[in-house]
Amino acid sequence: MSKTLFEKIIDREIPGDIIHEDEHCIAFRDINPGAPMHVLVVPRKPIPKLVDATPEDQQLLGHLMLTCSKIAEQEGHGDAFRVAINNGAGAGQSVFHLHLHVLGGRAMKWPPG
Ligand code: DGP
Repeated sequence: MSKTLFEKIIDREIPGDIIHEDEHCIAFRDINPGAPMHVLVVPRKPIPKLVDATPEDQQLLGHLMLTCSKIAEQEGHGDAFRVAINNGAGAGQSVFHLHLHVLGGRAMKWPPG
């Protein structure tokens, strides 16, 4: 199986502006930021989409959410930030390795486009 783009960033095969790393996940700045803070939180495990996660991944999913909060606080946006997951091409997913977008530093509209 070929590596996903994000596995290549995890493995330092392509560059990434990495701001957090632990045994379960990595976080790096989005190459095409949609807000002053736009970080991607990515599990080391290459789950393609949220819908592919199983009960076995329950703890990992919780860890990813807590990591989003930690990063938002670390970046100075703990008071107002958004976490988003695009599941499937129709929802805007373009990289098929699960990732949580953490956005902040500007006013957010609802619903998202
Ligand atoms: P999504 O559309 O939800 O699959 O989000 C994928 C995000 O990944 C998108 O916001 C742009 C970002 N991205 C794509 N390629 C790269 C890359 O090579 N490096 C970084 N840092 N981000 C990337």
